[in-house]
Amino acid sequence: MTTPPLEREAYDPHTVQDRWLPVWDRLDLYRAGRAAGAEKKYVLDMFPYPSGDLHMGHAEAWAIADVVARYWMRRGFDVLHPPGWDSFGLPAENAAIKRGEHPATWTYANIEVQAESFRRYAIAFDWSKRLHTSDPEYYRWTQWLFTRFLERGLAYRKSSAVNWCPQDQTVLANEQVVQGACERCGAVVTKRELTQRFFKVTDYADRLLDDMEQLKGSWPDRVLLMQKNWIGRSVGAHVDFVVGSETVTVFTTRPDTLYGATFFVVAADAPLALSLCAPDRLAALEAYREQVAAATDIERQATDRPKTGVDLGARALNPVTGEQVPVYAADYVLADYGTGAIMAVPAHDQRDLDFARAFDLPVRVVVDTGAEDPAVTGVATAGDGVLVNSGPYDGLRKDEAIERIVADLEARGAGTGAVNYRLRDWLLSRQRFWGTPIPVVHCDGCGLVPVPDDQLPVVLPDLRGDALRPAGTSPLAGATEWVNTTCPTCGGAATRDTDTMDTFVDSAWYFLRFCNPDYLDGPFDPEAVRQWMPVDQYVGGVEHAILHLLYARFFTKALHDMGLLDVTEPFSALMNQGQVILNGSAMSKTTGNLVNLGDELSRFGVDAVRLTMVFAGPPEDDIDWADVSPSGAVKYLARVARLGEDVGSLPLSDVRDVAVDKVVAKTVDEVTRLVEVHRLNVAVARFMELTSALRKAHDAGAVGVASLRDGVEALAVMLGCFAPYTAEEVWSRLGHDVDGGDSVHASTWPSADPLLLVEETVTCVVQVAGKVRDRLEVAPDIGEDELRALALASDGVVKALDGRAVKVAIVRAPKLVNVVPA
Ligand code: ANZ
Ligand code: ZN
Repeated sequence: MTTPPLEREAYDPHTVQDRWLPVWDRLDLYRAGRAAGAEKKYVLDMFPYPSGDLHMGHAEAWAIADVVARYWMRRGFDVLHPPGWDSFGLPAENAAIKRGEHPATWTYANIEVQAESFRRYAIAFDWSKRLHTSDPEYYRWTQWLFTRFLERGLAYRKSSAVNWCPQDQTVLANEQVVQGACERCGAVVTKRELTQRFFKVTDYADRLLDDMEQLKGSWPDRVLLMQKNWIGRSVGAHVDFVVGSETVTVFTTRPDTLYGATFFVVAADAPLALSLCAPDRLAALEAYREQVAAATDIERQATDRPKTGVDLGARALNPVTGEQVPVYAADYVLADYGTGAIMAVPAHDQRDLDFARAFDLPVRVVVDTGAEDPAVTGVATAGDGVLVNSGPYDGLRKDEAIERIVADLEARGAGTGAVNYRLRDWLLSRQRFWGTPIPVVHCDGCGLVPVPDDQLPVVLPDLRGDALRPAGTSPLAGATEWVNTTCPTCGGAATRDTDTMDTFVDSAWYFLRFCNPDYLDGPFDPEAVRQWMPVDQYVGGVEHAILHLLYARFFTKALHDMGLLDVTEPFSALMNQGQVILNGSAMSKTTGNLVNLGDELSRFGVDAVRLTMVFAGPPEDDIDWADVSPSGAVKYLARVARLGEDVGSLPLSDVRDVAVDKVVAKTVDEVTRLVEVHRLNVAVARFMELTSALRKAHDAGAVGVASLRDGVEALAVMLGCFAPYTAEEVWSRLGHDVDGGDSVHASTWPSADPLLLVEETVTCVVQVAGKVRDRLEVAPDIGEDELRALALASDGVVKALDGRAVKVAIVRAPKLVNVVPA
């Protein structure tokens, strides 16, 4: 796509950028601790993966977070806003295989490119806090943390059927499987039985759920809902059925429907199906299991799929009714949820009803909801109602019935109240190279030995090119010299674990390291963490609503329990920015539907792109780059620069213009409130209005020069959070010595004089000993105390008193104050 060069105005964004960037570098403006002693604010964007140069999505996310960070700096807070990279991961490895290099080469080259882009994009980073998760100085501590989790049983090994991506040749976490396909490459995911490592996230299910209360209102509702659904707490009961000689427990959320259980189903792919099966049904079951195994998860999860299954020729004894019901194996019951077996209540569960109709099984209503008979309508009734056909429980309401039946089951030892979670433990091991090596040694004599702290980090060996090609085992297994080691315990021959960690482990704690990334005595500096945590504003895409945020919350809680952290939640507030799209659809290299950030920056300049990003709409909304006007932003910024030039060259004077003062105060007041609630697009609209008002006042003859200067100055400070280069230009045109350190980015956010915000004012006469000494413009509803204070501080009163004490000040708000000297 070729675009005509932009017509250069007297204001050239590139000249302005080149002028100020080196000055800022020298002034080192954004170091955390600059406002030591002031209240702290920690602003964080979800750190980037170094996949190439920054793209439009980055430009949006960082434009937003940077407004927040700079705003807090201007408000006098001590702000931590650190840069870093999530620099382990598959793309580096794939690139390395293609180019015959080490993954570090590609990774660190990209990091340098992105770092330089961030610098030019004028993100107010404290560069002294920079970190990369693939540095041995960082992953040393990821390994250290892993061994702490091991010690506490929060990391463990088990053999399990895991999601396997045949394309990437690696295991995937449940979270990385999207509708049966690999989240990364889209290949259909298969299952494999492998010994893998897990973090025991499930131990924290309740707290992860309950603590979301604290986040309500400051995290997006939909993120909280997604986390809640992902954790998926279901309250119900375990009920024991007897099948032949075996007791088979089911999980149900509806123990009140026990009298309506007309059949029993086990997951076809669970071992239980085989053990319950009558000998003469085995052949049929085997055939069915093959059919199930061949189906993809996508097919199995489709709800409109006809129900299939096999009668196992067995009977299950209902512990409450004493009834014997037929047992089926079917694929709509999942092997890894609950107990992998259910009591089927077709009248009140749609899946069971579909199955009952396919297999001609009885449908018995046991909760009268007032709806029509499910056997006739084909629609199960799930609602509240009164129990029927339920023996001694008839007439009870659903909730009472659940309570009574669970109590009776417990009394008879046939069941208990139970809570079930959808959440699974976090599978953290990966059979890939470019990740944090798992710091464990396998010794024939001693078993699995964690690498002691003083032998960390276990540094990755130097493998490159074809040696990294995946072959079902980790490429690390091929590094014989690296693999063969000595046992830290007995000193005998031993081998290293060849798996690496999921990169989500690296990002589950990076916000802690940022507080002092140079710390040598632990993963994070306890004092620095006490000072900066929790993150006050986290900004990132909604694609991380579940995984990363859940893992970071889990790590925070686990580290809290180890006594290493005070906080229990890492991120006090979260904002999900929208996406930058083009002509209604997502940008993608493959379809060519792409806007290149570098091109936009060369054409329009940094400030115009930043301003466009926040002016396009509320931060949460998607931005269609086809609908916005960066050239409009350039024009606006040129207007601001010209205003700065014109007002800056007026002769200095004290003359004020109340009308101008009022417009400025009103804008300051509104913008302050708008930025606080992240309505950044509306704030920009206010800047534009203010700019026009100041221009008009200037062109009308510039009476109140002092007011005009103050107005342009206030505009520069506020706009500086959005368009840092132009604001600095204006600031310097007003006479500030930026080179000498008087940068707009070291200035203070303007405050709005409340008196100027009042639409109508009343003149208050101030007397001293009965003589008029001053007149004040005050709000008609001003309070007595406030008016007294104003009067006593007024120039006329101070002069008249001439040091004498005040006996009494008689206040008749809002029109009169009479000060009586002692
Ligand atoms: C009897 C019943 C009657 C049920 C009724 C529901 C309604 P949630 O809320 O998702 O936890 N179930 C249990 N384990 C299952 C598995 N492994 N695969 C498929 N379904 C399973 O769902 C719990 C309900 O889902 C359980 O309660 C069980 O069906 C079914 F009127 O038991 B219910
Ligand atoms: Zn040993």
